[in-house]
Amino acid sequence: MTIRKIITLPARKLRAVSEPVAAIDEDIKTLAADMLETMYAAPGIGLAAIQVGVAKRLLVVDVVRSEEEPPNPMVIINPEILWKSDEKAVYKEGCLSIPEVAEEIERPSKVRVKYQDLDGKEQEIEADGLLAVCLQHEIDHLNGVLFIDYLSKLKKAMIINKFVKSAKRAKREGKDSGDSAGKEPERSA
Ligand code: GNR
Ligand code: NI
Repeated sequence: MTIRKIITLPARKLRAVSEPVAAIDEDIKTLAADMLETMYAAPGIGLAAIQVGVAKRLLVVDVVRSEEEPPNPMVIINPEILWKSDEKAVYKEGCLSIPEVAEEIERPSKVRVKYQDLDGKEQEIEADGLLAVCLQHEIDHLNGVLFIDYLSKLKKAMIINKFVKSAKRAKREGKDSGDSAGKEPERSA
């Protein structure tokens, strides 16, 4: 297994709409294993394939974050939200692709999600609490949506600007700033 590089703002790739996984072959199994290792190493509670640069509808989650409990890695392929509760909940979200930013986001408090597991078997899960937040956050990634999209225009612009500036600074200083180097801010994120 390999820890893969997580891409961060303002990488335009984060806005890609990911393609369905057509067949669960060795490449997909390796990708899933690498994503779990990358997520645990970060550490994070979820990771979408696009965050490691792969535009496929695959994500991993493990919201068990206590030392006492055993890990509960889940690999979720081609997820579809079947139902969202009318009831909403607010959670302070972060994203490994938007480091050092955390903002309160309101979403449906419960969701029902259909997906395929690593054996290609159809599964359904009803989630609440942190798992519901995480699944919605990750499924958004598959559609090129980031949690900052739910903030006010001004707040979102300030966050994007911070990352555009730091990428430009990194470029000036001759550092690797990912696939967004030299791109204009309006074309980023
Ligand atoms: O590790 C993560 N923590 C988190 C906290 C609150 C709401 C969502 C998340 S997901 C995030 C990892 C990530 O960026 N997944 O896409
Ligand atoms: Ni994220």
